[in-house]
Amino acid sequence: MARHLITSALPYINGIKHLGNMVGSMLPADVYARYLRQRGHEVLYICATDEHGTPAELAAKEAGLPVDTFCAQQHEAQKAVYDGFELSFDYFGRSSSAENRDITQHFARRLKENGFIEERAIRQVYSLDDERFLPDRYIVGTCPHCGYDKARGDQCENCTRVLDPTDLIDARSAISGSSRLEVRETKHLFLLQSKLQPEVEGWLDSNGSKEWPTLASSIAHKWLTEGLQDRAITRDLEWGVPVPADAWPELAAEGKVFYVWFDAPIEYIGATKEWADAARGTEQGDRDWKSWWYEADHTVRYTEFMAKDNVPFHTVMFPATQLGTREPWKKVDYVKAFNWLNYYGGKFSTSQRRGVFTDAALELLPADYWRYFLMANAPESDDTSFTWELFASSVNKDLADTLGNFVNRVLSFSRKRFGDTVPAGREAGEAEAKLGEQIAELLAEYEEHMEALQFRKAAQALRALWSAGNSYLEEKAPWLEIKTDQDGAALTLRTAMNLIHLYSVVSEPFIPASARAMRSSFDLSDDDARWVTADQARSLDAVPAGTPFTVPPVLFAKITEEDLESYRERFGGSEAA
Ligand code: B3M
Ligand code: ZN
Repeated sequence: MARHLITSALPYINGIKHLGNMVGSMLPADVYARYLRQRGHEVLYICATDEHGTPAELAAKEAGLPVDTFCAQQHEAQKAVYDGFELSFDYFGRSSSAENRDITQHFARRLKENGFIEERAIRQVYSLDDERFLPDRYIVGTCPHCGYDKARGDQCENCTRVLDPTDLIDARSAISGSSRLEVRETKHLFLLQSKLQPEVEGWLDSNGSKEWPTLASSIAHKWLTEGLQDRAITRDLEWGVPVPADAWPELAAEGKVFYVWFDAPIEYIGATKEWADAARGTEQGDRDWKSWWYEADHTVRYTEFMAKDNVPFHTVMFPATQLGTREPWKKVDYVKAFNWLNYYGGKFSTSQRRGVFTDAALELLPADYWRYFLMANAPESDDTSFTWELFASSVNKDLADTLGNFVNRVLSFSRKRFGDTVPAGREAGEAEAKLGEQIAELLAEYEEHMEALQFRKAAQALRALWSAGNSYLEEKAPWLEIKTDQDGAALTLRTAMNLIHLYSVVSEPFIPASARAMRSSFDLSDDDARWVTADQARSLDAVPAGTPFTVPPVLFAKITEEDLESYRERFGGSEAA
């Protein structure tokens, strides 16, 4: 039994996420957290909304809301979707919390004391009418390359070229539209990453990063090979963690806040403190947030989940920040990184609303359909594509035919022939011994892939477990057996029912709601099994003869051609745009 800290990249606040975001961070983290809990480990799974930065301010402006109101609403909206997906966060926090503010400011003070933060003067665009410095994205104008007249100071959306605000023709403020802009000198804080580079390298070489997926370790090493640059970690925004006045009175007076990527990873810690603070004075009692993060000798194993674009921040910049405090903050042990899930070969896009969004997905079908499909097709070693055809075939074959049909067929047939308790029949024979061996082997394979965070392979092993039940049933054919050998048929059905119970336990990480439905078919007096041992898998006798059972409603409905047609139409599925 170990202590496992798990975090998934913090979803940005500016809107409901799409299925690509889900499969690249939160969902696999949830599957892993559930698995470890079932195996008896102590698990803390932390996530939060990432709320600061220009995109949040701009989205709030567009929605016509004060940014704090906007973030509070969006946080609730995202949380409702994640509840719908049954993500089993121990806590889902907010990076705008007081906890994160305090810890972020603490980090900054320590980094300053240790000589890793420096004030530097830079030249930046100032808006006379808005009376403020404008971040690059707050400046709009005409693109010098393609003539697009709403290009932003950091990039032209039309031709995708990266820009500098001073490149723009007829530059104006995105806030007021005013073109009374000038370049002024202003001070910002810089994190001296170049000084921390050797330590980050040393840490990466000694922390088992060689075991990480190549995707994660190669990106980390590429950044280090190119050399770490000192980086501005403050911005001129209203919405963010303020620079602490005790450490930098002048910058604080100017209203500078920390850059969103500085405070966002610290929110993993902040949200853990939110988790503890939320319990104070309730029956949950005292939660020791610090023991998860701050110890001279760490006893925690920390696993992070994220998509590949977030890897540099987590494997290089955040560790550099932690190391620079000279305090024993827990650093990541294992980075599980994901490639992209595409939509018909093109990108899922939040800004263009291309693809399937998580709220719409849940309106269509229950969470388990998506959970299973996404994990079975997770973009682990390569980008993968979502297509409605692939989704339908995965749901129909694996969930409806292989698992759902087995469950309903076995239970309804048994009830019809033997009534509503598990039939006794004769002692297990050779076929059952063979089946038990096979199940124990497949279960070991499934566990091995789960331990290695190989989710596609784990899903394959799970599917193989479901298939083994079908093969056994086909081989024994209880619907024929019953004509000549009642006891034989009863044995077959009892064994199959035990498989259903086993499936309900081991499928839970992937399909929690269906697992509950399967499990509650059996009226077992003390059914507290959290997992299945190899011996239990061999003997298949957790559900004894005489146990009352009910037949659950069809577990998975098949997706029809008609459904497919309507999904394609509604979501615009086919060729990439
Ligand atoms: N919010 C992901 C993104 O918006 C970013 C992750 C932060 S994790 C500390 O792309
Ligand atoms: Zn352009």
